[in-house]
Amino acid sequence: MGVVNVTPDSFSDGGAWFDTAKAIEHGVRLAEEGADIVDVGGESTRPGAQRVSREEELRRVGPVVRELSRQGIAVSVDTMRAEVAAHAVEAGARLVNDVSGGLADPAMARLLAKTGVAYVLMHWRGHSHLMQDRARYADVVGEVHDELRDRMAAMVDEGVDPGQIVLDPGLGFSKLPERAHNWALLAHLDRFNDLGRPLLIAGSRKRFLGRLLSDADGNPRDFTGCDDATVALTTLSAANGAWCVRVHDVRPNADAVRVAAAWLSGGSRLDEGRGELIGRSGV
Ligand code: PMM
Repeated sequence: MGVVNVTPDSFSDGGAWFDTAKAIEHGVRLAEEGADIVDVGGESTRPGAQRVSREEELRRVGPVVRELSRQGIAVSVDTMRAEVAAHAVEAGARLVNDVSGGLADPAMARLLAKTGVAYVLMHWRGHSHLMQDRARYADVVGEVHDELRDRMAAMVDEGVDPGQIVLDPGLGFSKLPERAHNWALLAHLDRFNDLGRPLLIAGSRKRFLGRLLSDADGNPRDFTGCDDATVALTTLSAANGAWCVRVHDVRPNADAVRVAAAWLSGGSRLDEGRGELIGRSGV
């Protein structure tokens, strides 16, 4: 999954794709570089970010989703708002990527039940300005697991088919780099197997990588210096069963996924890097 942030303030690409034409061009390039899905988002979720209005979010993502879909690219829309998701699905999006796991907008489950669209349900404990204060865990892996299980059950109660759902532990969201929450989750991806759903891992350029790569004075590495570490994370995630990785720099990560698939299959799946189909729209 390649990322197109149609925002002026995303921490990981500094607003480079805020312009509609540039965002479309970038999405096409990511697909050419090997992304199976292009994730289009109009609202920054970096720690401390303020929300944008629904109208502004729609203005940012609508034309990009429509044009990339028209070109036959599988598009996901990165939104917490059911109304934005509905417009995006109408414009051709085949997956809704909701970092709030349905908690930010109670109408999300109804939309998913109605459309059958594939859905990324991420572990979330609150909006950006609150989330790091809520990163308190006795057992981060167990608590993230149980909260994802409960969110999935709540969605299924509202008519969502479990087959639509992809789970995401939400690296960096209410997870503190200084407490190693992210690494604990990555070391125990197998603990999520019993939930019976594919996993999406999105660690690309995140602060816990910058912290790992700190210099001798303890200064974290800037996000632009974290792309090689992201490829390592992708390789290990794919080798440990992730269905999808969400990344900014697609080509080397797509290569890494193919290496992992070839390695795991002992060479019998040399052309594959793809998981099974998800949702009625078939991502
Ligand atoms: N992280 C960001 C945005 N969208 N979606 C999912 N499913 N999982 C994530 O961890 C996630 C996401 C924030 O990162 P960005 O600003 O680099 O896009």
